[in-house]
Amino acid sequence: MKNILVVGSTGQIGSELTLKLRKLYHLDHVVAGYVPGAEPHGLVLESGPSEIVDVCNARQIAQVVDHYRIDTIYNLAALLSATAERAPLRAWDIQMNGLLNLLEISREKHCALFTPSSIGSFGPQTPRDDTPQDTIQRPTSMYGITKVATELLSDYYFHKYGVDTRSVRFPGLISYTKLPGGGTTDYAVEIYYSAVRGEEFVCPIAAGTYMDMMYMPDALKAAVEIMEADPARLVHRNAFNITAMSFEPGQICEAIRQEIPDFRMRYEVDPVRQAIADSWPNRMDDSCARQEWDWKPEYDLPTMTQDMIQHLRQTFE
Ligand code: VAH
Repeated sequence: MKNILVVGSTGQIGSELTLKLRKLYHLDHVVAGYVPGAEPHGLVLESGPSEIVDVCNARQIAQVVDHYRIDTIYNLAALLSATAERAPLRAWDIQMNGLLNLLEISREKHCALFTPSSIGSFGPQTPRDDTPQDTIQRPTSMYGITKVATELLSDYYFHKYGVDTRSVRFPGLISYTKLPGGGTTDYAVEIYYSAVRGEEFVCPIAAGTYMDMMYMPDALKAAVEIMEADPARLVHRNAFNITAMSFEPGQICEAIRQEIPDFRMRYEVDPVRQAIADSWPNRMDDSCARQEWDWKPEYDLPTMTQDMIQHLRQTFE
């Protein structure tokens, strides 16, 4: 039976991943790590243990790992791309010094460690269509720089010390339980909230800007499956390209109009997020994940849109 620590358990991914892991592995064996000011609430608080775990406090992490005999850590502590541009040094501290703390503790205490990368780890020189698993990565955002460094450090700890590090490059993630905070792909979540509220959506990303996207249930499935994969099949470790769909704002708007015909959208481009989006791929090639651990998404744009609208209508009724 695994004993799991989720660092950043109250964020967009962490809050849902914690609940999924508790269903899979047992309520008491999944610890929700959080920082003061981002306390767990609702089911994350009530369904299992939670502890203060600041990724920049190595002693605190080690105490929790020892107390709960943790053998697997999901590290979801990060400032997303647009926020990281406003606080680059803080983003480096969390994403790099914090990661080093977790890698060292995983080395000393024999924990497996998942630290996601992102389409943000690519840059303007990266091939934009069918972006290969192994290709040039020269991101121009602090978020992307930390994600490339995360991939390299995680691979280093695997090859040098045998630490069981594995991860994926997440696309933009879309969910109905918690709004993301400060990402370039956040528009693809916020648009659904506007549509269900009957409001016109003001899109910060320009028409024709394609980005890889994924519905949260598929992202959670990937986070579990990669850590359960047969290590003998893994040629890569950190971090697998995975995607489910690629769309530009006009296409998600049209998909919503199939469900809410009077939905309206206009554009007011945010130059910071647009510059970041322009440096990212249009669509990744995820064939390595499909070959090495049988990755396969379940949702596409129409089925995600139907499910998002159905759940948000329940929330707002
Ligand atoms: C962001 N949602 O926009 C995050 C993610 C692939 C994008 O890293 O920063």
